[in-house]
Amino acid sequence: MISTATAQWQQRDREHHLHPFTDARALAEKGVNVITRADGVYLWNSEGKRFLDGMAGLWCVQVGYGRHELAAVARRQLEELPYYNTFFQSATPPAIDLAAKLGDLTPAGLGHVFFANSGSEANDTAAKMVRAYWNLMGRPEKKTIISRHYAYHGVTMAAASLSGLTPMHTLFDLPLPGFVHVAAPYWYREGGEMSPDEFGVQAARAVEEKILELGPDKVGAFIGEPVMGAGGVIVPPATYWPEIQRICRAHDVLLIADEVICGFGRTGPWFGCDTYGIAPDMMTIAKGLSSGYLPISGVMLHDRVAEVLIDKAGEFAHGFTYSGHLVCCAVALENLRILEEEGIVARAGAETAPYFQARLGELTDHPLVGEVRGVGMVAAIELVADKAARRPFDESRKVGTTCRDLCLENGLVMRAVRDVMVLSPPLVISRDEIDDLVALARRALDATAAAVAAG
Ligand code: PXG
Repeated sequence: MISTATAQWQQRDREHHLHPFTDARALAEKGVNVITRADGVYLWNSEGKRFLDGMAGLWCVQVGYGRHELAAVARRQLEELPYYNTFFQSATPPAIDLAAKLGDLTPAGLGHVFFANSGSEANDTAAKMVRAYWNLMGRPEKKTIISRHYAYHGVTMAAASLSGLTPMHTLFDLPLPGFVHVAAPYWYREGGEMSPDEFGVQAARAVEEKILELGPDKVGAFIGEPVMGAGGVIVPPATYWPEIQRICRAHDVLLIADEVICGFGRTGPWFGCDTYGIAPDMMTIAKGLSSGYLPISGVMLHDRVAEVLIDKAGEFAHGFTYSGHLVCCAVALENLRILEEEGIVARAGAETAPYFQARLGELTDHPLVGEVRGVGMVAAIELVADKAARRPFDESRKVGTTCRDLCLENGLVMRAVRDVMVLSPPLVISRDEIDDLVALARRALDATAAAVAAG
């Protein structure tokens, strides 16, 4: 029996609340899971049940829950000056300080930032900047943006067009013209008999083939997540990004790194670009920038791109009421201070993430597990019907969803993308908590295997 409070919340939610990426009918039948508090890597729901949050919210709570410093900074800022904008030749100290801090923290050359509120808005802004840049360069034909299947870049009209997941397109008549997709570097599913390194080069060449097919004078940019997240944690072979970099340079195509998930220590170093040696022209950031405590995102621009916009655009007619919202900027600055001064990114990268990957790797022996892959503090466990043949389950069996539900029952939040179980815990997760996570995951995998066997 659930409490009256929970029952009432579930009823009101059913009657009034439309959820993102949710089958409303299925949710109405089941009743929503009402999360009421959190601390460290743990969440509690309205029934007092505890969950280890293997997803850091939605890949974002790098510092873990319950950091009072972040609340204190937000309160102080709200009391001093709750709002002022960055339009019309104004700014506020937190927005200025965060812009400067990001100029220092991000890879060399990315000296300017344009603020927005979500990853989608950042990518939408980047797509518009590509158009603006090539217009200002006198090459108005050079506008098509190449993205990849399995990509997740957000949900606005442009960001969803950049995304490469079919369900995000069909209902909405997307992608818009000017957005095309090529194969992802998904070695486990698409690499066949090739070695990962051979396949990495081949997957990158798909971008070059598309550029040559469309004509280099028609292609303005390529966008990619250094490690693809919501598409199923697709970790590129080591040969992939160097080849992409070469191709973009050779054809004068802007390279956009979507660091919305990878940024701020998720893959070990501060940015996915550091992990893979990528030197992008633009980089989009969100999520871990504020550890999800408040919404904020940005587009980092390489100086050579920024200079064109600064020198040639005149008024840059783009921006959001909350671009550089000072409370969000203040919280982001404090979050970066915590990540840096407490050595959270450094420690996760050097110690806990390798431990996380090693412990998860042990699950490879499980009969349902085809591959465990990951880098830093992000990983995937791909479930298959036949390990030797890498044969997936029939989609209709919804094995991933079964496993996700069994994880929740056991007190672990682990997401399913198709039949790929994905993990992205807070960077502060300890070794003991990793042991807990792996034990809970194995228990859920055993229960999933039993459910599969029972048909
Ligand atoms: N880029 C990447 C790489 C993302 O992962 C976005 C852009 C869009 O960010 P906003 O802030 O507009 O949501 C994302 C977001 C999931 C899930 O279920 C993943 C995201 C968002 C919601 C759910 O894995 N990623």
